[in-house]
Amino acid sequence: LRSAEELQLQERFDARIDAGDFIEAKDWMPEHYRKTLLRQISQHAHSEIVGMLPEGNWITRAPTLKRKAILLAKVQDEGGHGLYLYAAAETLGTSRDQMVDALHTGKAKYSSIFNYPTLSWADVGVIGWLVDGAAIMNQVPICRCSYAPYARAMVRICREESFHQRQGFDSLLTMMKQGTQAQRDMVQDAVNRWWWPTLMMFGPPDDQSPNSAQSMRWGIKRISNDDLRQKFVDASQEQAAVLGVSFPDPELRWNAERQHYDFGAIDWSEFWRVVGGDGPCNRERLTARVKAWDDGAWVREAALAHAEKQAQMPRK
Ligand code: FAQ
Repeated sequence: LRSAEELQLQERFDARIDAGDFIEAKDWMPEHYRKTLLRQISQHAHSEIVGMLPEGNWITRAPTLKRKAILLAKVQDEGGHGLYLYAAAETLGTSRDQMVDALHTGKAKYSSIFNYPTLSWADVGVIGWLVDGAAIMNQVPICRCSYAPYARAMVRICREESFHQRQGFDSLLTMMKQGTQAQRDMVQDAVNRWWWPTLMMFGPPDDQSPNSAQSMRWGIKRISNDDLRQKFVDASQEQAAVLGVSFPDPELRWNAERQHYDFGAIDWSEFWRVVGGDGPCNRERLTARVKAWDDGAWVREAALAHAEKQAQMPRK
């Protein structure tokens, strides 16, 4: 049984959510709201950090100095996004060490998309165009999330994601319009491999999404998984026409009645397999993160030793 005081706090919280108010870290919140946010924000942070790996694979092999500088900046931005998001999640009372430990021991999820390999340079462009495009579609509504520290972090992240999306599209446009037939084929091959996994990024269909109803009620999610996926398909089809590539879906066509593109069935068994740890690169990604953490142990030790020494110094 809950105390009268707790019920009153709950009522006040619900009224604030209904009025569209933002909740700050110091405000009272129901335990389930705190846990849901912690789950989503930490998964999002892990996605940014693991998401550095597929493209990071191409930094040493970028075709020109300009493309290398752009890619370096993009991958560094992703590291920055992970850090803002861990900081936002820490305001909910869990330490970054605990979150990182959950990632490294395989307990925490991160986006399914980063478990696919980057086989050619065109994959880097396609990740920018489609994966960052999907990320923006999903993340712009989170700038209005009811939890203010998350919403604030998302504003800057979305601005940087727009640059990421543009650089990917620009790189593909160069290959499609000025490249050789082999380069155009490479772009089409990358699009074929990334299209379906990108559609899976938005999460399971609404009627199979256990968290959606409550997250929508709390204003954590503003637009449903399926509605975002549809918006993304509609926007991508027009951009594909500009590039001169096609998507690997014979059922993709304009539906004048719905005023949207229809598209084929998504293989949800593949999605759940990848989320469950058995995608093409899941093991490789986790191994790389754990190795990076272990290799950085000396930096953490040196920083701690330095801090201890500083603390022992007489104050000036
Ligand atoms: N992968 O009930 P729902 C980026 C899980 S963008 C893995 O619908 P929810 C930028 C879900 O966690 C990518 N797992 O869940 C970048 C839940 O499991 P749980 C990151 C997924 O939370 C670009 C279960 O399925 N973006 O990093 C996925 O209401 C390029 C049931 O699902 C974000 O995280 C998936 N795709 O909705 C970086 C955005 N989908 O936790 C580098 C913020 C679902 O109960 C390079 N997150 N699951 O055990 C969100 O908007 C939401 O969390 C959703 C899922 C929409 C992802």
